[in-house]
This record gives sequence, C-alpha cells and structure tokens, in this order.
Amino acid sequence: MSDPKQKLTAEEVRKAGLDDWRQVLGTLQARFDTRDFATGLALVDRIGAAAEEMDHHPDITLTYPMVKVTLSSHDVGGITSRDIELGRQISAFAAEAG
Ligand code: HBI
Repeated sequence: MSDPKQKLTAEEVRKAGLDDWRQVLGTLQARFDTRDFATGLALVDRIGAAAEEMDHHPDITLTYPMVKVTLSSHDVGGITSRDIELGRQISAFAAEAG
C-alpha cells in the first residue's frame, strides 16, 4: 500500500481501518461534529495546512455544526495511500478538536 500512485481496492481500504471514514464511489468521506463554527473553522485550517504539506487536497465543507471531508486522488481516479494517510491525520485533528 506504499505506492502513492496505486489505486487501492475497496478491500485494501477497508483493511486500513479508518474508523471515521466510509467509502463512497471511489472516495473516502467523513463528517466531524465540531459543535460550533469556530472549532470547525480551526479544524479546516489544520486540514488545509496538512494538505499543503502533503500536496494532496481534500474537498472540505464547513457547515455549522460540522466539517465534511471528501478524499480522493484525482490523478488515479480513486483512493490511494495518500488518502489513507491524510484521512488518519484528519481524524487525529478532529479528535483533538473535540
Ligand atoms: N489532491 N486530492 C488530490 N488529488 C491529486 O491527484 C492531487 C492533489 N493535490 C495536488 C496534486 N495532485 C499534484 O500532485 C498535482 O496537481 C501536480
């Protein structure tokens, strides 16, 4: 699962054990309840910084009182190890924000 250009199978993604995330049509999607807007905004900011650092960019919706995130690798049209890695980071940020 280390090749970032390799599209993962649904089974490989499932085995990665990303608790907050579900697979939807070749993407990973999660929503994090942030209870208030400012906490959501701070979470989006952390996700943005991590995305820039990885050069891998999720779709993010900040909508009171939650943040919705969709991850996929546009270059291969599916889920790769980069989505798994960023998804793990985002879950950790959300846990800290909560
Ligand atoms: N973000 N989600 C996602 N998928 C990509 O394929 C991707 C990206 N951010 C930057 C990126 N690719 C770059 O590697 C290319 O735009 C050069």
